[in-house]
Amino acid sequence: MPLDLYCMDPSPPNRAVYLCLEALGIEVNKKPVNLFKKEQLSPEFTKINPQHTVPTLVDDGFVIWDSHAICAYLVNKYGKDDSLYPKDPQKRAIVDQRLHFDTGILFTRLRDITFPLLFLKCKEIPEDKKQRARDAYAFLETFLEGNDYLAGNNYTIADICCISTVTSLVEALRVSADDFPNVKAWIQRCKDNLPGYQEANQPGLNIFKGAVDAELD
Ligand code: GSF
Repeated sequence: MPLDLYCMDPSPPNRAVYLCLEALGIEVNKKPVNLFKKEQLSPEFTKINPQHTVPTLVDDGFVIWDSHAICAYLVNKYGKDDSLYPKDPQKRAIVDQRLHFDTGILFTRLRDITFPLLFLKCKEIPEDKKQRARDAYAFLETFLEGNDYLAGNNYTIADICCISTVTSLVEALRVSADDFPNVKAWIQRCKDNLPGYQEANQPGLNIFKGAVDAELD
């Protein structure tokens, strides 16, 4: 089972896959891709992934990218049970909706901040972009009403994918979640309960924060 993961540690979607691998107890061969050196645009990598994004997983010749698709694939293929990605159609539909929320709302609002900051050398984070992130927190606040996690009372890949994005927004991009008690409690709950959280998310998040601080301070 040779699993290669083309990745870059600071990247939030890469850290989501690291968290999923920890939760499944799976090792991978990390293949670092340095986006700041545009290594993702190399002919070798674009031959593997024409969309040239990380993370990209290669499982014994099978190629899949997008962290949400990778996490779902890993649980479906290697999970000892379906707790991280329930097979029940209605439970899975809720997890899927939260995955799409990460892709369509959370990550896009993070990227609307990080791309100008890290790649266009803008030296500030506009208030309207911070507000858009807080508007996304408000949706999470409702998803968490009466639930410990985003799709119920057990953590799933929905939490794994969203927590890497949200902690990047809160801890690196300084968009406070203090006005959202459910979200704040969920962040701590994930830190306390997601297997290998400190090893899988924090080191890359610290690098990400350092890159942001270097632009802002
Ligand atoms: C986003 C991947 C992505 O944009 C996922 O995997 O969940 N929805 C996808 N990755 C970025 C790095 S990131 O942290 O924003 C990437 O690979 N950018 C390089 C490029 O050429 O697009």
